[in-house]
Amino acid sequence: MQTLDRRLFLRSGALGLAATALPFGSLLAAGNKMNTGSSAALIVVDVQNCFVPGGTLPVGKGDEVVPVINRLGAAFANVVMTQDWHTPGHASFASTYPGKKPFEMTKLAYGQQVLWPDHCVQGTEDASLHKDLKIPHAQMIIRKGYHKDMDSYSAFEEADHKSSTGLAGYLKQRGIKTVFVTGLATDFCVAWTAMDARKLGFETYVVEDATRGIDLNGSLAAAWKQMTAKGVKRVQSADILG
Ligand code: VGL
Ligand code: ZN
Repeated sequence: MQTLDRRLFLRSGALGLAATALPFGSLLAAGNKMNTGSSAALIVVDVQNCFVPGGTLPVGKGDEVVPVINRLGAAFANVVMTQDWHTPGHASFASTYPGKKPFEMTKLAYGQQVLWPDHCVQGTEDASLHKDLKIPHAQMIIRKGYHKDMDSYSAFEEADHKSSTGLAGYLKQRGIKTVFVTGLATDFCVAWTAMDARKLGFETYVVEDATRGIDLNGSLAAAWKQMTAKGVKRVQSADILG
Protein backbone atom coordinates (compact mmCIF):
# COMPACT_ATOMS: atom_id res chain seq x y z
CA MET A 1 0.00 0.00 0.00
CA GLN A 2 2.73 2.36 1.02
CA THR A 3 4.75 1.47 -2.07
CA LEU A 4 1.74 1.97 -4.31
CA ASP A 5 1.01 5.36 -2.77
CA ARG A 6 4.58 6.47 -3.23
CA ARG A 7 4.65 5.29 -6.82
CA LEU A 8 1.45 7.08 -7.66
CA PHE A 9 2.75 10.20 -5.97
CA LEU A 10 6.07 10.07 -7.80
CA ARG A 11 4.35 9.42 -11.11
CA SER A 12 1.80 12.16 -10.81
CA GLY A 13 4.44 14.58 -9.50
CA ALA A 14 6.79 13.97 -12.40
CA LEU A 15 4.07 14.09 -15.05
CA GLY A 16 2.53 17.20 -13.54
CA LEU A 17 5.82 19.03 -13.76
CA ALA A 18 6.41 17.83 -17.32
CA ALA A 19 2.98 18.99 -18.38
CA THR A 20 3.17 22.42 -16.83
CA ALA A 21 6.79 23.53 -16.95
CA LEU A 22 8.50 21.73 -19.79
CA PRO A 23 7.67 20.31 -23.21
CA PHE A 24 6.62 16.71 -22.74
CA GLY A 25 9.51 14.37 -23.28
CA SER A 26 12.29 16.75 -22.28
CA LEU A 27 11.97 15.64 -18.66
CA LEU A 28 11.04 12.00 -19.03
CA ALA A 29 13.08 9.68 -21.18
CA ALA A 30 10.69 7.45 -23.15
CA GLY A 31 8.67 5.13 -20.95
CA ASN A 32 10.33 5.97 -17.64
CA LYS A 33 8.46 7.30 -14.65
CA MET A 34 11.16 9.61 -13.35
CA ASN A 35 13.71 11.94 -14.89
CA THR A 36 16.36 9.79 -16.52
CA GLY A 37 17.15 12.28 -19.26
CA SER A 38 19.91 14.81 -19.85
CA SER A 39 19.71 16.59 -16.47
CA ALA A 40 19.94 13.36 -14.44
CA ALA A 41 22.76 10.90 -13.83
CA LEU A 42 22.93 7.36 -12.53
CA ILE A 43 25.90 6.93 -10.19
CA VAL A 44 27.10 3.32 -9.92
CA VAL A 45 29.24 3.02 -6.80
CA ASP A 46 31.98 0.40 -6.45
CA VAL A 47 30.44 -2.57 -8.28
CA GLN A 48 33.79 -4.34 -8.17
CA ASN A 49 34.99 -7.88 -7.57
CA CYS A 50 36.26 -6.92 -4.08
CA PHE A 51 32.70 -6.20 -2.89
CA VAL A 52 30.89 -9.30 -4.16
CA PRO A 53 31.06 -12.85 -2.78
CA GLY A 54 34.52 -14.22 -3.61
CA GLY A 55 36.14 -10.78 -3.23
CA THR A 56 38.29 -9.45 -0.39
CA LEU A 57 35.55 -7.37 1.32
CA PRO A 58 32.38 -9.16 0.23
CA VAL A 59 29.03 -7.51 0.76
CA GLY A 60 26.30 -10.14 1.33
CA LYS A 61 24.44 -10.73 -1.96
CA GLY A 62 26.39 -7.85 -3.48
CA ASP A 63 26.28 -9.52 -6.88
CA GLU A 64 22.48 -9.26 -6.92
CA VAL A 65 22.69 -5.55 -7.70
CA VAL A 66 24.30 -6.16 -11.09
CA PRO A 67 21.20 -7.05 -13.19
CA VAL A 68 19.18 -4.28 -11.52
CA ILE A 69 21.89 -1.72 -12.25
CA ASN A 70 22.20 -2.94 -15.85
CA ARG A 71 18.46 -2.35 -16.35
CA LEU A 72 18.69 1.10 -14.77
CA GLY A 73 21.81 1.95 -16.76
CA ALA A 74 19.99 1.30 -20.03
CA ALA A 75 17.35 3.88 -19.04
CA PHE A 76 19.73 6.74 -18.20
CA ALA A 77 21.31 9.18 -20.63
CA ASN A 78 24.17 9.83 -18.19
CA VAL A 79 25.97 7.15 -16.19
CA VAL A 80 29.02 7.64 -13.98
CA MET A 81 30.76 4.81 -12.12
CA THR A 82 33.16 4.78 -9.21
CA GLN A 83 35.97 2.41 -8.40
CA ASP A 84 37.52 2.00 -4.93
CA TRP A 85 41.21 2.16 -5.78
CA HIS A 86 43.60 1.77 -2.86
CA THR A 87 47.37 1.71 -2.68
CA PRO A 88 49.04 -1.34 -1.16
CA GLY A 89 49.50 -0.67 2.59
CA HIS A 90 46.57 1.79 2.57
CA ALA A 91 45.62 3.66 5.77
CA SER A 92 42.19 1.96 5.79
CA PHE A 93 43.69 -1.56 5.88
CA ALA A 94 43.96 -3.32 9.27
CA SER A 95 47.11 -5.07 8.03
CA THR A 96 48.88 -1.68 7.96
CA TYR A 97 48.84 -1.54 11.79
CA PRO A 98 50.54 -4.20 13.91
CA GLY A 99 48.02 -5.87 16.24
CA LYS A 100 44.92 -4.44 14.53
CA LYS A 101 42.20 -6.66 13.07
CA PRO A 102 39.68 -5.99 10.30
CA PHE A 103 36.49 -4.21 11.42
CA GLU A 104 38.17 -2.58 14.44
CA MET A 105 38.28 1.21 14.64
CA THR A 106 41.31 3.49 14.73
CA LYS A 107 41.87 7.23 14.87
CA LEU A 108 43.57 8.86 11.90
CA ALA A 109 44.46 12.52 11.26
CA TYR A 110 40.96 13.24 9.86
CA GLY A 111 38.96 11.26 12.47
CA GLN A 112 37.67 7.77 13.19
CA GLN A 113 38.35 5.11 10.59
CA VAL A 114 36.99 1.57 10.31
CA LEU A 115 39.85 -0.80 9.50
CA TRP A 116 39.07 -3.10 6.61
CA PRO A 117 40.63 -6.23 5.16
CA ASP A 118 43.03 -5.37 2.32
CA HIS A 119 40.71 -4.73 -0.63
CA CYS A 120 40.48 -3.10 -4.08
CA VAL A 121 44.23 -2.66 -4.52
CA GLN A 122 45.08 -0.65 -7.64
CA GLY A 123 45.56 -2.73 -10.78
CA THR A 124 44.43 -6.05 -9.26
CA GLU A 125 41.64 -8.28 -10.60
CA ASP A 126 39.93 -7.79 -7.20
CA ALA A 127 39.62 -4.06 -7.99
CA SER A 128 38.17 -4.57 -11.47
CA LEU A 129 34.56 -3.71 -12.19
CA HIS A 130 32.23 -6.75 -12.02
CA LYS A 131 32.40 -8.64 -15.31
CA ASP A 132 28.60 -8.75 -15.71
CA LEU A 133 28.17 -5.00 -15.33
CA LYS A 134 27.13 -3.97 -18.83
CA ILE A 135 26.66 -0.23 -19.29
CA PRO A 136 28.74 0.52 -22.38
CA HIS A 137 27.53 4.14 -22.58
CA ALA A 138 28.83 4.98 -19.06
CA GLN A 139 30.76 8.20 -19.51
CA MET A 140 33.18 8.35 -16.64
CA ILE A 141 34.81 6.11 -14.07
CA ILE A 142 36.00 8.04 -11.08
CA ARG A 143 38.58 6.38 -8.84
CA LYS A 144 38.77 7.16 -5.15
CA GLY A 145 40.75 6.16 -2.07
CA TYR A 146 44.05 6.38 -3.94
CA HIS A 147 45.80 8.60 -1.38
CA LYS A 148 47.75 6.20 0.83
CA ASP A 149 47.05 8.10 4.04
CA MET A 150 43.34 8.80 3.54
CA ASP A 151 40.15 6.88 2.79
CA SER A 152 37.34 8.08 0.52
CA TYR A 153 33.92 6.46 0.87
CA SER A 154 32.24 9.31 -0.99
CA ALA A 155 32.55 9.75 -4.74
CA PHE A 156 32.63 13.52 -4.15
CA GLU A 157 35.08 14.20 -1.36
CA GLU A 158 37.67 12.29 0.61
CA ALA A 159 37.53 11.53 4.33
CA ASP A 160 39.17 14.83 5.36
CA HIS A 161 36.05 16.57 3.93
CA LYS A 162 38.41 18.93 2.08
CA SER A 163 39.92 17.03 -0.83
CA SER A 164 37.53 16.96 -3.77
CA THR A 165 37.42 14.16 -6.32
CA GLY A 166 36.18 16.59 -8.99
CA LEU A 167 32.89 14.72 -9.55
CA ALA A 168 30.64 17.61 -8.49
CA GLY A 169 32.36 19.92 -10.98
CA TYR A 170 32.02 17.34 -13.74
CA LEU A 171 28.30 16.81 -13.10
CA LYS A 172 27.54 20.52 -12.69
CA GLN A 173 29.44 21.49 -15.83
CA ARG A 174 27.32 18.94 -17.69
CA GLY A 175 24.09 20.48 -16.41
CA ILE A 176 23.13 17.56 -14.17
CA LYS A 177 20.74 18.45 -11.36
CA THR A 178 19.46 15.05 -10.17
CA VAL A 179 21.43 11.95 -9.22
CA PHE A 180 20.33 8.38 -8.55
CA VAL A 181 22.87 6.48 -6.44
CA THR A 182 23.24 2.69 -6.70
CA GLY A 183 25.90 0.08 -5.89
CA LEU A 184 27.94 -1.07 -2.92
CA ALA A 185 27.87 -0.73 -0.04
CA THR A 186 24.63 0.99 1.00
CA ASP A 187 25.91 1.96 4.46
CA PHE A 188 29.36 3.19 3.42
CA CYS A 189 30.22 4.40 -0.07
CA VAL A 190 26.62 4.69 -1.31
CA ALA A 191 25.44 6.59 1.79
CA TRP A 192 28.41 8.96 1.89
CA THR A 193 28.10 9.62 -1.85
CA ALA A 194 24.36 10.31 -1.57
CA MET A 195 24.71 12.63 1.45
CA ASP A 196 27.50 14.59 -0.23
CA ALA A 197 25.45 14.84 -3.43
CA ARG A 198 22.60 16.35 -1.44
CA LYS A 199 24.97 18.73 0.38
CA LEU A 200 26.36 19.85 -2.97
CA GLY A 201 22.86 20.76 -4.18
CA PHE A 202 21.83 17.77 -6.29
CA GLU A 203 18.35 16.31 -5.94
CA THR A 204 19.37 12.89 -4.67
CA TYR A 205 17.76 9.45 -4.72
CA VAL A 206 19.14 6.12 -3.51
CA VAL A 207 17.68 3.16 -5.41
CA GLU A 208 17.35 0.66 -2.58
CA ASP A 209 17.04 -2.57 -4.57
CA ALA A 210 20.14 -1.57 -6.55
CA THR A 211 22.24 -1.54 -3.33
CA ARG A 212 23.34 -4.00 -0.64
CA GLY A 213 24.83 -3.15 2.77
CA ILE A 214 27.70 -4.37 4.95
CA ASP A 215 25.69 -3.72 8.16
CA LEU A 216 28.47 -3.41 10.71
CA ASN A 217 26.94 -2.94 14.20
CA GLY A 218 23.67 -1.54 12.88
CA SER A 219 25.31 0.68 10.27
CA LEU A 220 22.66 -0.05 7.61
CA ALA A 221 19.68 1.28 9.60
CA ALA A 222 21.82 4.20 10.83
CA ALA A 223 22.79 5.09 7.27
CA TRP A 224 19.15 5.18 6.08
CA LYS A 225 18.22 7.34 9.05
CA GLN A 226 21.03 9.81 8.32
CA MET A 227 20.33 9.86 4.61
CA THR A 228 16.63 10.53 5.17
CA ALA A 229 17.40 13.29 7.68
CA LYS A 230 19.63 14.97 5.10
CA GLY A 231 16.95 14.94 2.37
CA VAL A 232 18.09 11.92 0.36
CA LYS A 233 15.07 10.12 -1.07
CA ARG A 234 14.67 6.34 -1.00
CA VAL A 235 13.18 4.74 -4.13
CA GLN A 236 13.01 1.32 -5.79
CA SER A 237 14.06 0.58 -9.37
CA ALA A 238 10.38 -0.01 -10.24
CA ASP A 239 9.61 3.59 -9.21
CA ILE A 240 11.94 4.66 -12.02
CA LEU A 241 11.46 2.01 -14.70
CA GLY A 242 7.90 0.87 -14.04
C1 VGL B 1 33.59 0.58 0.83
C2 VGL B 1 34.46 -0.04 2.85
C3 VGL B 1 35.74 0.24 2.39
C4 VGL B 1 32.36 0.75 -0.02
C5 VGL B 1 34.84 0.87 0.36
O1 VGL B 1 32.48 0.72 -1.27
O2 VGL B 1 31.26 0.89 0.57
N1 VGL B 1 33.40 0.14 2.08
N2 VGL B 1 35.91 0.68 1.15
ZN1 ZN C 1 37.85 0.90 0.40
